[in-house]
Amino acid sequence: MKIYDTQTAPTPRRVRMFLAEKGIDVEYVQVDLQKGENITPEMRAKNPIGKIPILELDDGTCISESDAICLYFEELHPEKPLLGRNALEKAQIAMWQRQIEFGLFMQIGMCFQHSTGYFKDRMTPVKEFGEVSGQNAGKFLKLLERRLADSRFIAGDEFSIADITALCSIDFGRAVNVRMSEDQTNLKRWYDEVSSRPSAKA
Ligand SMILES: N[C@@H](CCC(=O)N[C@@H](CS)C(=O)NCC(=O)O)C(=O)O
Repeated sequence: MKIYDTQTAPTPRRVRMFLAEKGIDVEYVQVDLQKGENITPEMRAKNPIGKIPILELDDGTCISESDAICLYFEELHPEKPLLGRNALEKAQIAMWQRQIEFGLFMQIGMCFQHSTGYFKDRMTPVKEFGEVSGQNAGKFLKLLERRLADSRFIAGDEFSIADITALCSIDFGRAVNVRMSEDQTNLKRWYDEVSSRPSAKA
């Protein structure tokens, strides 16, 4: 089993962090996104949309989408749960995970792609869209600041995949100057706690 990974990219970090939390060791194969190693015919055979990460099982079966990869490992290694223990926890974590993915992670990703032109060999950057996406990410941080006034972790009392997605978003946000502000003390308290977990180094 191996995972096609890019050490510097935020989405594969989500999977690395998830696996580090569970203490699961997997072989990682580095893919250079800027050189387009992810969009070769060979890699598109593994994931038609040409994105990383991809989990390749020993029989050649490939699973892409970070959430799907995490779900696969959660099913095989339920302890400790990062997707919730019961119906309510699972629904609340899925809710936050999805909102963070759309409201923060994607916005920062779009800001990066459209304002830096990093992938201009394969997409058309639209500068204004990049700017608006960055502003949207900033608005979402305000929402998280309010949420974290009432909750230790994003989805509740337990650390979950939603915290991983938010942390990877915020860390990557530095690349496009999307940052927590000094007065976001709840967010800062949460960030310090989550980023001091050993898995955050993954
Ligand atoms: N929804 C996908 C997103 C995957 C994704 O966008 N990966 C980026 C790296 S963070 C990528 O491979 N980009 C390469 C490209 O767009 O050519 C997931 O969660 O796995």
